Amino acid sequence: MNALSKDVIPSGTKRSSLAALNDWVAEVAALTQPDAIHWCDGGDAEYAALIAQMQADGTLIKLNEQTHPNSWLHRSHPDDVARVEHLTFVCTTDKEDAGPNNHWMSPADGHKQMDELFAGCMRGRTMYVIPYCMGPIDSPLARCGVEITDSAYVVANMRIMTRMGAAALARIEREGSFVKGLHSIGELDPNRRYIMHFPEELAIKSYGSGYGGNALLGKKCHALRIASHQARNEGWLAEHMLILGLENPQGETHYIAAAFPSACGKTNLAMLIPPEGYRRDGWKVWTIGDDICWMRPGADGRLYAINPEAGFFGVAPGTSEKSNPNALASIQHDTIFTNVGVTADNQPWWEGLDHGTPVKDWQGRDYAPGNGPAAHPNSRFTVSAKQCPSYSPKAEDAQGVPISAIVFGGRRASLVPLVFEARDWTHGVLVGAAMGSETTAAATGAVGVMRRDPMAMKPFCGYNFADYFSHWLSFDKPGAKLPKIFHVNWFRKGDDGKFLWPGFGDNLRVLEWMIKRVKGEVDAIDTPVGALPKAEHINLDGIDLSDEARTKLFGFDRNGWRAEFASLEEFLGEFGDRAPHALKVEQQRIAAQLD
Ligand code: SAT
Ligand code: MN
Repeated sequence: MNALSKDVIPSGTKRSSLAALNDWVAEVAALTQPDAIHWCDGGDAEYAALIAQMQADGTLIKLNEQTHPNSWLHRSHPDDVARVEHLTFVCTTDKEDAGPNNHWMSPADGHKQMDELFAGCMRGRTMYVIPYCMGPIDSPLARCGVEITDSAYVVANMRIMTRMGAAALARIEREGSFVKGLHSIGELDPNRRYIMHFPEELAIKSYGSGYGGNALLGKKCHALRIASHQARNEGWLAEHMLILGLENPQGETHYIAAAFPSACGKTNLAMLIPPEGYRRDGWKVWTIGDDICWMRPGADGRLYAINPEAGFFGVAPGTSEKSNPNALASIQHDTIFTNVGVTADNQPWWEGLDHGTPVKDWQGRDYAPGNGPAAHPNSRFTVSAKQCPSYSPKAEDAQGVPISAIVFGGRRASLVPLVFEARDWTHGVLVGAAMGSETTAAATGAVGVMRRDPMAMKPFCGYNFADYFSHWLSFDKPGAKLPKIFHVNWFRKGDDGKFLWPGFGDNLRVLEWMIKRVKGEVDAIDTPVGALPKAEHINLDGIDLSDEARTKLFGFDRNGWRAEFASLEEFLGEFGDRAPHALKVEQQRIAAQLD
């Protein structure tokens, strides 16, 4: 029997306690009719066999073994390159529980519609059963799931992105509960594509896409949509946030969790390399995670966070020696690239890379600028977090890391200054709820359109945003030692349409100010919308900012904010009586001060 043809639960696991899992697998097999069933053990032999099989059938193309050992290119179907928010549903018994922020269907209709698609869809294919754990395998904050899929590419990616295989199965056996995710690439037909969530059953059904956020069910489907629902019931938070550790020259490390919409630089910030002078002085940034953060109050009242993922599914375009040397170093070997271009000597290539010339574009055509970029704007790399030079040993800590500051940020060309601090937790929750951002290529649809994206969770909150805001507010209780909340905007533009802030490594200057505030070392300028840094407290040595940049990055535009708060009132109004009273009061209090 080869590594890919096991059709029984690996020996050593007790069949009886895995009865629910077995029953479900049998039920899915009866529905989807696969030719074979493979239980994934997550081992090296299994991975090698899968890769060999995908190389043979063309799913993976080998890249230059000298420059990129063990690395592969996958070209997806050209219509299957991003998340599909319009085809993503949350199926709850009561429509109001899904909220105006989600597309809704009743669970019965959702299952019916999906099961019709799944019927017989795995004929001629192998069905893979992937037990996985989101978070360090021994962490009380971690949660398990099982994904059933007919895509070997999904298995290979899940192996990088999660703790997958025998250890996860053992934990499921111990705990008896897991999230059930059923996935098929179907016909990759955009007209037969749905991503459905059944939070009340801890279940996911996804059909017709092989793309990351639609198909790697541990990621957005489980770790955000289903987990946000679990977190609300169990008193924790599942957030679309990176986690980093900021170590100062005294060797003291503060952990920061930051929410930004997809493709707004979370990976770059999480792997930041301090500017020259800071490096010399001994500043370091440690990466815990680049996309998802689960946190819960610890015994001391602080919030403790883990990264539920084990790898990075990062945007390739724009990744360069300047923007993110740590990411570039991480993806030199053992990496799966999806929808990038290639050079004549078969190296991966994307726009923004400082060297090389593409000869083939992401669709495998001869590269021609008239056809658009060589790499798809949402092309990705999948790589183990362990390959990242800045990966923090604390990322594997079962108890998680204590969070000193929470940061919200969006892409805002105007109005919003570089950084401000919320007055208190309630104000901070309002700042998060009010987040707006211009859309990016990470989801299908128009790019560059301003929309409200509360806590960067618009596409990912598995329940009514009004209840989600209440849940956030509920953490402010006696004994809680909550992080300070900040808002940043790296994307402010000048009159000439160019970015005013250099960004990347220089963002450290802003993080440094936050920690000074956390430690109570500096005062700030109070405005109705929050506290702004005093010029002397942000270190701008070595960067050249025009007068326009200084005014716009550090200024306060009362008229502009008045309009913003009027639109925020309208937004909160969309949630009717369900929106928490305290949030409306906060909005009104600030609006009154702006008048
Ligand atoms: O949805 S993905 O996880 O594939 C990428 C993203 O949008 O963050
Ligand atoms: Mn994301």
